[in-house]
Amino acid sequence: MGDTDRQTGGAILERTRQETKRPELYKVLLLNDDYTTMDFVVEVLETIFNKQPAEAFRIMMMVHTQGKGLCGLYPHEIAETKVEAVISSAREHGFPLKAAMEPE
Ligand code: TYC
Repeated sequence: MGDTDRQTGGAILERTRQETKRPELYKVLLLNDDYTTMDFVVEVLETIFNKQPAEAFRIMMMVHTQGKGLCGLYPHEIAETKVEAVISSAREHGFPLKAAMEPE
C-alpha cells in the first residue's frame, strides 16, 4: 500500500497501535456501616448487581468484615447508574448504605 492509499483528504486512516478501544472500567464498591441490614445488602447485590445468592452473601460479608467490597467493573456511565441505584434504594428503605466508584 502506497502513501496515497492510506490518506484521504489529509486524514490519515492507518492506525499503528491498538486497533480497537476498550472502554475504561470503574470499580463499584459497597461500603460498610452499622445500620444497614445484611439482608438488604444481599438484596442490593442480587437485584442491582445481578449476583447469585451465594456470591451476594460472600460480597456482603466481605464488606461487613473488611469495610468495603467489589460489586463489579463497569464503564463509567453504568458504574454511575449503579451507585445512584444503590443510594436511592437504600434511602427509600431508610438505610445509610454507601456505594462508591473508582478507576479500575
Ligand atoms: N455491618 C452491617 C450490619 O452489621 C451489614 C452491612 C454489610 C452493612 C455490608 C453495609 O455494605 C454493607 N448490619
